[in-house]
Amino acid sequence: MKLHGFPMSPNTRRALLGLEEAELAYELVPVDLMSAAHKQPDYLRLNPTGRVPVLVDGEFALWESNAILRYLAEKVPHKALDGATPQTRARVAQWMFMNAAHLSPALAHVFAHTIRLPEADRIPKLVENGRSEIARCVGPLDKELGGREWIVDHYSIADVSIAASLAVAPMIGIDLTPYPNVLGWQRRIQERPAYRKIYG
Ligand SMILES: N[C@@H](CCC(=O)N[C@@H](CS)C(=O)NCC(=O)O)C(=O)O
Repeated sequence: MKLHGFPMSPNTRRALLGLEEAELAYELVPVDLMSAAHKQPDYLRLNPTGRVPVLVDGEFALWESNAILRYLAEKVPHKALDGATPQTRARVAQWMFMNAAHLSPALAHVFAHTIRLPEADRIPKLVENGRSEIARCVGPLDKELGGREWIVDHYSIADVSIAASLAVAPMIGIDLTPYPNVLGWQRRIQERPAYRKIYG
């Protein structure tokens, strides 16, 4: 399999972490966002939305990093990375959809309006809204992680998905100290060989 992506991008890293956790062989094909490689016709044939990452498995090209995680999990059913029962699979989906719909975009807004955009284009109100949305997601995550190691009853792609999002928190000044269960969970993930390999 080939993963087309930009190595520093959180969404690319989410897929890379999934590949490492699944222990599947792959090749990273760098897509240079700085030179707009993701807007070129060859790349748009793989992902018409012009974003990274894309997973290519033979003739099959798949975009959206959380969909990529689901696909990878299906390839290694013995690891039950997407949950072992209908209830845990649904719970994994719940947290992944929450991440894709709310947490990850809020983090991206804060990043854009504190670091990425030129100062003249930054909108403080969007940073404030982003911070409050992040708190709305991370508070419940902290409760969910109370007294348990992982988001569901074992390590899953929900952990992979959200760990990749929250990895950017320190860079954009998001303080996670009010969330001790989240911090403990992050430390456990950071100790995993897959995480060390991608984020090391
Ligand atoms: N929801 C998508 C988001 C992908 C995304 O926005 N990737 C960013 C890099 S982290 C990107 O391609 N940015 C370039 C652009 O939007 O032009 C996913 O999870 O894969």
